[in-house]
Amino acid sequence: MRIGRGLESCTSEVQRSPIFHLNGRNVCLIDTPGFDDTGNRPDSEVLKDIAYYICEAYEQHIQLAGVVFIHRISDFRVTGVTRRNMKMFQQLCGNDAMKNVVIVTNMWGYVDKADGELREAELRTKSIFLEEAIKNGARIIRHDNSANSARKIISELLKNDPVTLQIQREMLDQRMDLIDTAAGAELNRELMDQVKMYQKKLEELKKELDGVCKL
Ligand SMILES: Nc1nc2c(ncn2[C@@H]2O[C@H](COP(=O)(O)OP(=O)(O)OP(=O)(O)O)[C@@H](O)[C@H]2O)c(=O)[nH]1
Ligand SMILES: [Mg+2]
Repeated sequence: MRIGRGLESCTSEVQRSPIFHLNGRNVCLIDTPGFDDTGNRPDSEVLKDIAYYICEAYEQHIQLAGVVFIHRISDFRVTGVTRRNMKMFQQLCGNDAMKNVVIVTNMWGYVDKADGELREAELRTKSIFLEEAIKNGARIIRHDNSANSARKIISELLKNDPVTLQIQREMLDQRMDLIDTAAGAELNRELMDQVKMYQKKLEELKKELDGVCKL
């Protein structure tokens, strides 16, 4: 897979790894861009790409063994971007698929272990982060940046029965438009909030301008 060395995000499209063998199984990884990473592409485009890619796979009877969400434990604040990624990720998968989800924490080499453990506990127990995902069976696994640890994580996923994600059920079984799915609606809600906020700001600026003109 392509990995980035620079500051800019390098995964702009959904991409598939070559098939490789692990524990006697053929494995293929699907890598997706994140939501609002560097602002190169609007979130709606990213969602469309991810949704269409995994729905096409579903139509070809390819089911996912698991889903990995990677979180940098070295981040000392969970920013809006990360929260939105967590939210969108949970809406894409749905509660029923959470038992096939692994939340991988990486970058442990950049954090004091005790601090990392506190952050991990916070992610696990707070409703604004991953509490619901964990309650529904998602697991948090630490990655130590070695190939062995990566293999271990994938081996865990290979033990799962394949799963259908919420977005696959919504778009293909229930024939919903993307905007009506849980993930689409989440994105739409956020966009509408932004529209309202900017409209309010615009009104305030207009009033201020009116005041200046009268002077
Ligand atoms: N030291 C260290 N480096 C890591 C770890 N995990 C990932 N990296 C490095 O972080 C860099 C970015 O990795 P990517 O896989 O491109 O990250 P990404 O989140 O996919 O980024 P984009 O797709 O570009 O948005 C690479 O140089 C990785 O080798 C870790 O646990 N420790
Ligand atoms: Mg990437």
